[in-house]
Amino acid sequence: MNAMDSKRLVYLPLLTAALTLNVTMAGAVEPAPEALSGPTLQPEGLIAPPEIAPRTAPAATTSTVPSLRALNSDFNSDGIPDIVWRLRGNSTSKGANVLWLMNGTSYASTVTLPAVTDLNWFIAGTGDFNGDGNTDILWRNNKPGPTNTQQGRIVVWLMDGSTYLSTVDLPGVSDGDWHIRGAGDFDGNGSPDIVWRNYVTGANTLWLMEGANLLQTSALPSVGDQGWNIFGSGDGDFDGNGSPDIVWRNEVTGANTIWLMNGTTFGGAVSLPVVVPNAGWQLNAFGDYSGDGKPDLVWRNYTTGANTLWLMNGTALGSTVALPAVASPDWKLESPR
Ligand SMILES: [Ca+2]
Ligand SMILES: [Ca+2]
Ligand SMILES: [Ca+2]
Ligand SMILES: [Ca+2]
Repeated sequence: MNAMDSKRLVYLPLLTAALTLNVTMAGAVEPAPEALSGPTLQPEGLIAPPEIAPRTAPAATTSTVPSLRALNSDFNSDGIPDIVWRLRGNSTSKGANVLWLMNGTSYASTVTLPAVTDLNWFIAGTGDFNGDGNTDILWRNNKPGPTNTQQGRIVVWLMDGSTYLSTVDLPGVSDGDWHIRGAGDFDGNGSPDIVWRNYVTGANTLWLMEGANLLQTSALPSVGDQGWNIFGSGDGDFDGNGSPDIVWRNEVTGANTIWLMNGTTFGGAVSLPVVVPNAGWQLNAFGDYSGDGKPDLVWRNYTTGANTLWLMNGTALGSTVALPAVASPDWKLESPR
């Protein structure tokens, strides 16, 4: 870790009250599924992948033999994905990062991660990048401007459980139109691959990774409608074919869609129930909380503070479970995705 890293990884003297995220049980405020409607998300062709900037730091040694790959976002290795939160906004605790350890579909406890007070850094995904059986955290710095000397940098926090070990640089992407929207192992080599979406051109692409090393890019079909955004991949294999799938939400129409993938290739789209956007619900993450091997969807309502799970039966909604509410919209639900 260099000196600049040290500055960013300030452990804030966070108030206990802030770290409990105002946990209160939400009432009956689940996102209500509505009838299937809205546009079917269809691929529109291919656009060139993002230009890769020179590596800004030497890569750390990474395992090339996947052996103990951690479940995406399962920091305490109990088989249940945990939920990563990052505090934005302007409070004195801004930059705090915490985990909710989950016990199945129930909140269990909160664990503090190192803070990153520079809010130009975004949590971009989670996954086991060095193959040590511990989930790691993918970060991207994306705030274009002359004063941001870190713009475009991409790093992984290598973790030991919920303990930060070290930072590894990936190749940077300075073009701020490109956003990392999740990580999942699409090519099946054991390393999480990175899902990109260009918010301006509508292009989508995968970075196929081996640890922290970019092996190659693999273009996905583009989606020009800027209402559509990707909300992750991770361990989200909804149809059980072994390939992570890609979850989309249209923040204008409220439509939700899963792209079923065959490895790195688009295999078809399945519509989920619509959740109207003006109700404040945002699709944030997914992982298997019910323990049936099928990924469930994590929703957060940035208006009411409610959080909820959609327990999925493959690509069909089974039931909903309320999670504790988090009142402040500055707390962003970042992972698993
Ligand atoms: Ca866990
Ligand atoms: Ca790891
Ligand atoms: Ca991979
Ligand atoms: Ca799949």
